[in-house]
Parts: sequence; structure tokens; C-alpha cells
Amino acid sequence: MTIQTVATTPFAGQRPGTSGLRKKVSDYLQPGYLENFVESIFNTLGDCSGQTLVVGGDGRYFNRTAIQVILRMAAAHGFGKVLVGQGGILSTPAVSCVIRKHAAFGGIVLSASHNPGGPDGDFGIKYNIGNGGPAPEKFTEAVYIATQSISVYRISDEAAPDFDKIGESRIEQMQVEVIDSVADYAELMETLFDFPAIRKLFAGGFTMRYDGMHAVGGPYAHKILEGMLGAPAGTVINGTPLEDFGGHHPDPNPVNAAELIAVMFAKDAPDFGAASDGDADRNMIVGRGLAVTPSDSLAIIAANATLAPGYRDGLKGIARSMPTSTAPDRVAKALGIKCYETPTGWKYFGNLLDAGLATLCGEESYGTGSNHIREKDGVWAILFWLNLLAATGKPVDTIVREHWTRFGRNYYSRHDYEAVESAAAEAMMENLRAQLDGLKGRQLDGFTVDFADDFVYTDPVDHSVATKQGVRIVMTDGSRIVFRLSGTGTEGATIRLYLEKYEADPARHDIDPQQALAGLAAIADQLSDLKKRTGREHPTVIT
Ligand code: VG1
Ligand code: CO
Repeated sequence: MTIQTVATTPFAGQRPGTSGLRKKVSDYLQPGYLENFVESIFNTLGDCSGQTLVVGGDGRYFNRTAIQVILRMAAAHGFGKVLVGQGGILSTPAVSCVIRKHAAFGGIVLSASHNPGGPDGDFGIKYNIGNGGPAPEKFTEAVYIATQSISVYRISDEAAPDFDKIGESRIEQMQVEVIDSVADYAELMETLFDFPAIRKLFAGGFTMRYDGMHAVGGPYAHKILEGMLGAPAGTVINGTPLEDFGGHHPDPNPVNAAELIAVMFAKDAPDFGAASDGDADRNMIVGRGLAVTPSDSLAIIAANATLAPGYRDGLKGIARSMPTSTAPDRVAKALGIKCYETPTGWKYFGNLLDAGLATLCGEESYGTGSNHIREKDGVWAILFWLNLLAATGKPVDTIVREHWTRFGRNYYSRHDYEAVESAAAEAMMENLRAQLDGLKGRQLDGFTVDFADDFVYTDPVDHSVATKQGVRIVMTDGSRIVFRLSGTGTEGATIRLYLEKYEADPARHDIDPQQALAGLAAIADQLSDLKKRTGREHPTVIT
């Protein structure tokens, strides 16, 4: 058996976005496409000899083929050992957990997360570093540069070993250990939450529905909710990962998880509803007749963190992405801790967590997590809420309303315009940037602009600077309009418009969010000329 050196030529556009290299499956099916990118990762890492790598994915179409190629290439690059999830299955948070627990060099996550799967869908690859978190931009940029001049890749001509059965085998000199996809992760969850109290809750007749959306969360929910916590069988629906996610769009928001929302808004709704995305790093929390916004969820978790055993000693700080609502900032203020504001994407939280500056992190896009790993974590967030419900004995809507009464309500919504012509979207952003200097102090339909900028982030730990992270127009009453272009789409451009308005008065906490935000939406359209420039009358998705 020999290591082959195969000649190849670069592919254009292998630049990782917000979270890894996401492309159409048809792109990945081109000979050498996957190999070039993996070779560039390994070359950027440098000497890999004797190191341990973790590999797994969300089970979507091409997951198994990609793992076979990665195993053969890892062997050719001298890795000592690869830990693979059984059947190629590992959620993104599980990869992070396994890297940390086994002190691995890093890991490769195969997922395009919330993007649809199947032969006509998307595929993605992401590299995570030794702390378990997404590689920082410095690394992903170096990988991209390497893809632009690649001329050969190295691969073993041996067949990849079977990874459906737990156990050990070899390819070349490299050991391949197939691990249980859930065990390490479940063990970590048990140290963070009050499992006996949650077991008691379920034993007392508490009802829940978890929608796995036929993505990777299912096996984790089956084992933890129905197995360890005693939730009745049938609590988990759509719990078997399928290569095309059963046609679902595995993005857990009220639009894509409409079935769960219908159940939770029905008369005989269960007590608690939840869903996660393709790679199970996101979560949606739903009470009876109330979907909790992700920003509120982060704020509520923060305000009640000490109810969970893993957070009994309190929080060091909170971090949220810039477009996320400022609800967590109000909690941080009350707790006397700092709330950091970072660009979109989990990679920006890594340094804050490593340095002990933040304990909880979150994004408006249904992502929440903590310092237990270095990824956002869907099942973790759901368990946090279960712990909260068990500890307080209150239903979800009461917890949310009491939070609003205490801190005020941050009305919040995101409007997505998907598959817009890229040039039109770029021109709209450029035009907004050109207006920024003149906006301060301007009166806009009852609002006064406090400041307007294109968000720049300086990492407080390594002082790296990220520019052009979203145009924000902040009003004197704290209301905000934010525009940015998505870095995960695979078709044209996706414009994200984020709207936020604060309301302190509990008598005004029952307004429909779209109505509460209509004034800001109108200002956003005036300033950006979005409708005219894109030819779109309405957003593709409103969350
Ligand atoms: C989106 C979300 C962002 C999230 C990213 C990856 O990015 O807005 O908050 O971190 O997806 O999430 P963008 O650039 O499309 O706005 V996941 O769960 O899809 O890996
Ligand atoms: Co995801």
C-alpha cells in the first residue's frame, strides 16, 4: 500500500465563509475539489505526524464519501490517529466536545448546517482547532491562499476502513478509532445540568416535543431525552438522520419548523417544544403559544444561569454577535458583568471563552452556547431550558413574560432576502456605507440617529481586527437597524436586515413584533432602497 502524490489544479472560490466552505454538492462532486481543500487544510497545519484528528458530520449526502477520502488523506499526511463518529455521525458540538476531551490536534466537521441537503443540496467542510472551536480567520484565509496554488495532494491508495462498527482498525500507519457518536457529549451534559430534577419533571407528566428535522440532533435527543431523562417514547420526532433531511430545511425557526409551531400553538400543546438544525448546533425554544426569540433565550438563560449546577458559581461575562438584540446586555448590566459584542459567526467567541472573559455566548440566528465547548450547542440550550423549567416549576411563557416585566422587551426580527443578484446586494451595501457619515443626529420618522457605522471588531485578546461586519444604524432610544450579507449562502447573495426596538412598559409587551418594528422597517427600506434595488417586495423569510 502506497501514498500517492496526485497532480491537481486549483479551483476558484474555495474561500471559507462564516462557517467553513459551503458549496453545492455538485461542486464537491468535481474530481479533486474535496481533496484540494483537505490538502490545503493539512498543509496549513504543517507537521501532522503522530497527531490525533476528529472527523464526523451531520449525515447529509456525501458525508460518508468525504470521510473515506479524509481518512485516506490523513493517513498520507502521517496523522497518528483519527477518531470517527460511528456511521460518520457527529454533531458540531459533539466534535468540539470530543476534540477537547481527547486533547486532539483538531477536527474536521462535515456539514452545511442549516443549508438543505441531498444530491441537489449543499455540502460543507469546516476545520476546528485544538480548543474545539472553529479555526480563526487567520487560519481559514491561509487555507484559501493554499487552495489557489495547489498542484498536488497526497492520499493513500488503501481503502478506508469501515466506520459503521465501534472499534479500532488501521489504514497505513494510522489508527482509526470509531467512537459512539453520543457518549462523550452525553457525559458532559450530565455534569452541567440537574438530570435528577429533569427526570422528576418528566416522571410527573411533563410533556415535550423535540423535532430533529431528520438531521443529526436526533440520536443525541433520543439518547439524552428519552434514554437518560425518561421522556416518553415519541417525544423525539423526525429523529433519524437522513441524507436529504427528509426534504426538510433543517433551520429551526418558526418558518422552517412550521409543523412544530402548529403543535405548540394548538389547544392540546405539550408543555415544551424544541428543535435543532442540520448539525445540531442551533436550537429553537417554544412554549405553549409562544416561540422564544433566540436573543431573549440567551438573556433568560443568563439571568437564571445559577439554577443549573454547571453555572452555579455565576457568569464571568456574556458575549453576543452584533446583530443579536441587546436584551442580554440588560442582564449583564444587572449582574455587574460585561457583555461583549462580536461579529457574526462562532469563531469570534473562542478567544473570549479561552481567556475566561465570557461564560455564555449567543447569536440571533438560534445559536446559544457556553464555555463547556467552543461551538454553539442546540441540545445544550434545550437542556438548559429543561433545567430552568424543572427548577422554577413555571411554564415557558411565564418565564419569558416575567423576564420582560423585569428587564423590558426587545422587540426583534430578522428579514432575509435570499438569492438576490450579488451585484445588486453589493451595490446596496456600498450605498449604505456611503451614507453613514451623514446620518448622525438625523431625524427619521420619529427616531433620531445616535450613530451609524460599519461594524469593526477588535478582539480584546489577540487584538486582531475584523472590518465590514455589518452596517448598523443605532437610534437614541437604543432601537437598531442592521444590514449585512450572509456568508453561508450558496446562491447569489442573501441580505439580512435585523430590526430591534426596546419597550420598557409591560402594558405594551403584547404587540405583534412585525407591527412593533414596522416603522423601523420602513426607515430601513428608505435608507437602503432595498425593494427597488433588488426587485423584491417582501422578504423570503421573516424570523
Ligand atoms: C449564519 C448566521 C450566523 C451563524 C452562521 C453559521 O451566518 O447568521 O449567526 O453563525 O450562519 O451557523 P450568515 O453569514 O449566513 O448570516 V450554522 O449553524 O449554519 O453553522
Ligand atoms: Co448549524
